[in-house]
Amino acid sequence: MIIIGEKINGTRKKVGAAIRERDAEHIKQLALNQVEAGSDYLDVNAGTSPSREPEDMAWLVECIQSVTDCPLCLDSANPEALKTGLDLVKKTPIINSVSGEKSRIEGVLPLALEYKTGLILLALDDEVGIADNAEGRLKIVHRLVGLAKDGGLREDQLYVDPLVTAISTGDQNALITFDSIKSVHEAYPKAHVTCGLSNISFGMPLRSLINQTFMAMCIQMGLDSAIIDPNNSDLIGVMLAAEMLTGRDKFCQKFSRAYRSGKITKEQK
Ligand code: THG
Repeated sequence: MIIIGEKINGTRKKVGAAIRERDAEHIKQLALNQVEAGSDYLDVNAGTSPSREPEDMAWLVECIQSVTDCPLCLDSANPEALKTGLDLVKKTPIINSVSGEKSRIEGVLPLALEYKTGLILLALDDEVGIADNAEGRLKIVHRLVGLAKDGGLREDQLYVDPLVTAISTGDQNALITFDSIKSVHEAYPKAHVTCGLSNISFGMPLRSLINQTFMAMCIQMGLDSAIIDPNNSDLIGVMLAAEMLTGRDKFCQKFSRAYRSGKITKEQK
């Protein structure tokens, strides 16, 4: 799995305050904790108003890169903020994200093509928003994959996000995501499929139980990347078990190593 650490997100209260107060230590610690836990990328979302976002993004990128070389996933809809980040990164980043929305196709896609970055494609557009079935989401994905490939990106640079909506607002919502993951995986075997998983449990009790179960089922369908909290060892345990059980862990090595190192822990009796 390609793990994108989610914690450096200014819409989280403490992180938002750290960004406003330029509390570099707080951000550095979040970066280091997530890298140590095995993040492949660190999501960077300043979560601030458009006028402040470019300078906040610049500060975050420099702050993170002062303690780690882990590549970044620049999470913004604001082309100015993205460009600021793109000019500072040391390693090829992922841009999070383009969608079928006109503003993003015009503002974000050209940056990904120019800087030859990884790119997350969100299955939504201006016309339908988030479709309530996999066919509708796939239609948007086909269009975006076409545009990205025509612009020179390889399929393996693309991360399709079929989107997750809360199960509390629609009892078919997880199934729609499963169908979408499976269809994307079949249509574009070299592309990655990613998502932010925790939306599924919004408005429900026992959120972590729901998130863990959902993650295992998404992995079965072909999910190979996730935007998650890598320091949540219960969730990482489920991820490693699901990868092993779906034939993605040769000789069960990754699972065994994680167990021996104490990264995933003994069941409580
Ligand atoms: N798809 C894509 N990008 C995304 C999302 C997505 N970016 C933002 C978001 N969704 C994923 N990132 C987060 C970040 C934080 C949380 C959830 C999703 C979150 N944090 C809790 C908090 O702040 O209290 C708990 C975190 C913790 O356990 O510490 O809920 O879907 N492409």
